[in-house]
Amino acid sequence: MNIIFLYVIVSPANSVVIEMLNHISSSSPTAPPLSQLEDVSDEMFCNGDNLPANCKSEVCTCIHLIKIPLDSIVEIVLVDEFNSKYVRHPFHLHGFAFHVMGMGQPLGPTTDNSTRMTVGYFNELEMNNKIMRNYNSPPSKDTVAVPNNGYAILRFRANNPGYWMFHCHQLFHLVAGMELTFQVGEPKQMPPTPKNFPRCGNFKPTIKLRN
Ligand SMILES: [Cu+2]
Repeated sequence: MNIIFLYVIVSPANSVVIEMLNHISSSSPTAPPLSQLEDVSDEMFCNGDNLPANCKSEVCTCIHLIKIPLDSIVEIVLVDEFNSKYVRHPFHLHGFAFHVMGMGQPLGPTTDNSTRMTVGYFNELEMNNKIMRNYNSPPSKDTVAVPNNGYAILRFRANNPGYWMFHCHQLFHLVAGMELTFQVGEPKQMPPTPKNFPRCGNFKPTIKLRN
């Protein structure tokens, strides 16, 4: 099973224009990877294990891409380190329904004096068997709001090859980088691009002028 930890944070300076998952603010590819992968250079992609060479600060910008072998079971642990009283991040996955295995606020919701939830604290609870998973009837969804100062555990079977976005659905957070792409399977396992499929930048609609 692939286990992926994602933590939701803002930049250290509390900038309102950068939103991150695992310290990465994701940028848009120069062309659609599904139909024009050859037009996106390898150096543009990164993830927590392969940060960009020029990333010296706590904020990295790249196309955040996580590769997943086809047909594997994926568990995503989302931990809210964002710590805002009024914000829950509604995470949405394209291409799959996921099961919500568990969620909680072990330190309570955010207050002015609350202790912050962290991935480290989540792991501590996990090691002490304090994190429960619902294996009998986990609800199936494509969007879930991560409890503030809390966590959500999701699972899905990666049986749909392609490039699929996973992102916060607050649109401002999405465009500011709180998103990533799951590459499920290798490109040769994905459906071929149809013949004459439009290429990025070559779409010119026919404009008929009225006489
Ligand atoms: Cu958000």
